[in-house]
Order: sequence, then structure tokens, then C-alpha cells
Amino acid sequence: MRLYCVLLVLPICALACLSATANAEPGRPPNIILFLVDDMGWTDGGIFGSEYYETPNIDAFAEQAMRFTNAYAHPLCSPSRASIMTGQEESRHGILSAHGHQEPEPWGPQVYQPATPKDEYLLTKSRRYLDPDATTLAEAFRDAGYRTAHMGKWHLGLTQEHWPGQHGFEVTFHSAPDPGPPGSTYFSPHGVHPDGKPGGARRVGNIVDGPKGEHIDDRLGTEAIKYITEHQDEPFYLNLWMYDCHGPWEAKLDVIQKFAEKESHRDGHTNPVYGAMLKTMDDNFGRIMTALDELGIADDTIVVFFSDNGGNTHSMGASEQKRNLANPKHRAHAYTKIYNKYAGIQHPTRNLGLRDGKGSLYEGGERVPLMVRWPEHIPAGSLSDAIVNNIDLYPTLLELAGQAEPDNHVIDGKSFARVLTEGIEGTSRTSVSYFPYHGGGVSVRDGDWKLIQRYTRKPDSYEGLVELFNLKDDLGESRNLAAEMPEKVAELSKLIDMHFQQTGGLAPKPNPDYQPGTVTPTKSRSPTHGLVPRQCRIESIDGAIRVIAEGKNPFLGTAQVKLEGPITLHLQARGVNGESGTGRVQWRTQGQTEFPATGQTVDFEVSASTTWQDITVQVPVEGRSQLLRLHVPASAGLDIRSISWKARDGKPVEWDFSTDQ
Ligand SMILES: [Ca+2]
Repeated sequence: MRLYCVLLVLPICALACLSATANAEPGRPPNIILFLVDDMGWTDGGIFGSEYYETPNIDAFAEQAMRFTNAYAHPLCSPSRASIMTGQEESRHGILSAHGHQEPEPWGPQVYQPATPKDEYLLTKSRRYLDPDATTLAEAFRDAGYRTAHMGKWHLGLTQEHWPGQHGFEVTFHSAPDPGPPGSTYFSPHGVHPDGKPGGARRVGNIVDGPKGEHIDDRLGTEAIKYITEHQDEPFYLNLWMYDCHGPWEAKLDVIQKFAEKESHRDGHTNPVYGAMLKTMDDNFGRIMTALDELGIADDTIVVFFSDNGGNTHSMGASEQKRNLANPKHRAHAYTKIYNKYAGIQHPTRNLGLRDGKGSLYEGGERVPLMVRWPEHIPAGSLSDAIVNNIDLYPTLLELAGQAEPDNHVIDGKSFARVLTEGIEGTSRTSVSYFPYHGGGVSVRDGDWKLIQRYTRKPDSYEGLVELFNLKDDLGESRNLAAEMPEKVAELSKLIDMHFQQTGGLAPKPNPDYQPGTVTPTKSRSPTHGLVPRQCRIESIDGAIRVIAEGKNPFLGTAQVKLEGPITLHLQARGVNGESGTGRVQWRTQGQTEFPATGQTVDFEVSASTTWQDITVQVPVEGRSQLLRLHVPASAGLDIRSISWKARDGKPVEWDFSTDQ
């Protein structure tokens, strides 16, 4: 396996001054603050590359910390949080989806969830709460003599016996159910009741209302500062797990208005509501850092800044907003009105350079910001491209703090303490995410390579069941190399098999009752580079592909063209045997869950001729394209030499078959 070097901003000689071992001051182990942001994407912040969002406190922190560019989390909240708390892979702890707010089910061996004959594979059922017998990171620190506290979102169990107080946290400030902020609003009153019925209409927990309109993350900041001040003389472990930037999509109005006046960077971030959400989170991060400075304990405190999954690139699309706005009684009506006024129809954020976001096994769903600060121990302002995973925090923090790993608790993570303190090499770990539902599967990152193994076919979203990407050349995961590199696929597939063996996880398996239905399997060896033929088949001819109709409505679908409209299509094509015909382009934009019954199509003509024709089609896409269909004449079929989709700015997305053999 390949070793990753740590790129240091500091000269190497400066490292000699840094302590390589933990616990530099005898008798005073370092405090730990694990500051976890909800749903913060890879480029959501100034230091992470945004020209629109404002995160001055996070940016300043980066100058004092080591920042990681290859840090991974699970694509969803509960699995990611369980992995952080246990140091275990999802396939071991068994929480595979965001189920931490659902009614608990009895604990037992992992099982498959019910399937129908339409399901090609049997999928592992997700657990709904943290293993009661697991030794959490908080328990490990508590047993080592630390004071422990959890504040904010938990999402690892609905009922009281699964709350953080039962998992090693002496002080807690949280509520349930908790996929989002208490009472589904960021602003007080939250209406949380200490003795409510979990799963009932009311929220339960120990978050109390503040003054009307108080923002919950401001309150978390205040509670955390109070806790830190009270415990400044003893080592403490604090989970400060913010509610931003998860839905509901509401934020302080004056901050939204300030962002609305800003110039948006074209092709970059443009959402004033999301900008305001990030800003409030950043403000409170800054308050905590200031408190550490004022108390004089910043040097004795390891601060981890992390996100639980990638940025949300799917919520608040046109249909969701329409639904929320149509009914004034809808709980999302008020904030959607503000969202629509200031942000229009757009998704919360964009993970620039990465494909997709939260909930997806593409990089946008699982590659996240991570920084770690410990003055005098971790080189300030340093950058590492080591591959690290959320399960690594558990052994890393224990090692940094000079604490032993607990007995009778299996840890899958690998400590990257030496990456932090010695800076001489990265880890060569293989990073795996397991999320089998909704067209997910298993992703494995190894060196420059990434394999995604799916268990459900979704031809409009991805090609086949196996995708292979070289992230060094193709960070945006646009070119599936699986058909071209079967040996590499086999090599990485073996790592997936090993992963399930080592973790004892229940791997998906073929469904014996599966009856192949209407979904056409992608011909993986066809030279289409991700074009998905429906009601047609593709053959290779000399310097082109031939699309032969097999139904009334033949088309090539693609999810690879994600461009801001309007889009221009350039097609070099001719009718099969020189016949004329009418083709059509149809599109779906981000936020649309299906192709509209009417509209969003534009026709083009293919003349009667055996020579190649250059056809240009103006495609008036409003917003950002998500899925495109290139319908070919049903009677004649179409020979295609090249296809090029181009937005007003930027590089076109192209297929050139003239060079294929
Ligand atoms: Ca999350």
C-alpha cells in the first residue's frame, strides 16, 4: 500500500521542538473538545475553499492546527456518530443509516431486512441505537479520571436508556428525537419536556428554553463555556456537537440579509441561508476558542474540528419548497418562505469539486473537513493528505492523551497520533463506508483508487453495480474505469470481502427470490462511458457508436452532465443508413424527483444523409442539470461520433467515440 506524506507548512526542523509523546506535563492530561458540525461539506468555509461563506474563526484555527484533506466520515449522521463514539466500523456496530431517532428494536445478531422479488440483493438491517455494551470514547476517558460532557445533537438512540448519560457522559444537554435541532427549530422556545414520551409528539430531554428567539447553537456555546470554566482545573472530555448545518433550513434573519447582499462567486456557493447557518456555528466555535485562551488552558486542550458527513446537496429543491409553501400549516412553511425569498430555488450547499453530497457514497457524501489543534504538540498551520477515517479518532485521542485503550472493546480505527505529532508519514489505511440503502452500497478508498459496490440498480443515477475511480486524476468521479480495469476492481473487491470478515458484519447477498424486472442491466463492456441505453442497444461501429432502437422511446441517459443552464449540445451524428428523423433532449434539474410529464424537452432534426452532420441544440435548462436524456429517432436509430454538453462557462462534458476502437 502506498504511504502518504504529510505536507507541512512548517519547516521540518521545527518539528524537533514538538513533543512526540503525549502528556508533556505530568499529572495534567490534556482536555479534549470534540467539536462536531452537522452536515458540513468539504468546501463549506473560507479555509476550505469557499469565496462566499464566512468562517473567520475556523480559518484562524486552521493557522494553529493540522488540517486534513483526505478525512472521511460515513455519508449519514447516526452511523458516523456511532463510529466516532466506538472507533468501530459501521459493519461492526451495525448502525447503517440515520436511524438513531427511531423506536428501538431488541438488540441481537445482525439480520437482513425484508425483501421483495424486485430486490436483487438482501440488505443488512440497520440498528437504531448504540450498542449498550460498547465502551464509548467517553467511558474510556471517564474511567481514566476525566470529567465528561455531551452537548447538542446525539442521534444515537431515541429512548432514555440509549442517551449519552448511559454512555459515559456525566453532564448532558440534549434532546430527542434528534435528527435536527430540539423541537425542529433553531430558535427558542424549543418546547422540550424532561418527562415527555420518547417517540411522541413532544420532544424530550434536558434542553431548556432560553429567551424567545435564542439560537440553540448560541445556547450550546454558552453551556459549553460554563462547563469548561467550571472544569478548567481537571481534565475534561467534551462532545460539543452542533445542530448547524442540518435542516430545518433556518438561520438568523439579519445574518441571512447580510449574505444576501454579497456578491456570489459564480459556480461557487450562493446560498445566504446556509451562509448564515455556517456563520452562527463559526461564531460559537470562536467563543469556545476565546474562552480557552482567557482561561489559559488552550495549550492543555486538544481541539478536534470535524463534520459527521458531507454537505447537503439535495434538500429544498423546487418540489419540496412548493409543498412547504402550499400549506401555511406545514411546519416548514415559515422558514421555507424566508429561504425562498433569499436563496430562491437552490439546495443548501455545493461540495465544489466533489460529486454529490450527504447520503451518497461519492466523495461529496463522505469526504469532510477535519482539523486537530494541540499547541506545542501538533505543528500549527500544517496540512496533511493522510487518509483518515472517523473511526480513527477513538484510538488517536486516547494515544495523544496518554491513555490506554479499554479492555474488552474492539477498535477498528487506527491511531494517527504520530501523523499529528511527528508529521513524518501518513497512514496507509484503507477507508471503507457501508451504507447499503437507497442505491448506496460499500465504498472503499485505497491510495488513489476508489471502488463503489452497489446492490441496487439505478441506471439514471449510476452505471451498473460497480464503479471504479482514480481520485488523483478524477476527483469528481466522472469516469468509471470498472470495465477497463477488471484487475483493479478485483483487488479492491477483495478488500470489501476482507472488511466484512474482519468486522463480523453481515454482507449483502444475492436474493434467492429475485425476479429480474424491467430494469435493463447496463452493458458494462459497451464503450459508452456512462451513457445508459434505455429501450435501445449500443453497438460499436468504426469510429462511432450505433444506437439501435428496441422500443418506442429509445434514449441514452446520463447523470454525468451537471451544468448550470442554459446548455448547448453539439452532436456529430447521422441517421442509421442515412435516414432522417427527429431526436429530442429531455432534462431534469437538481431538486426535481422525476421528469415532468410535459415540458423540459427540445427537439432536433437529423437530415437524410449518409455523411456526418454537426447538430447544435440549445437546451434551455433553468438551474442545474441533474439527469439528461438524449432521445434518438425511434425508427431510424442514430450513429453518433461525439457528444458535447456545454454551459455558458466552464469545460464541456464530452463523449468522443471517433477514437474508440
Ligand atoms: Ca449529519
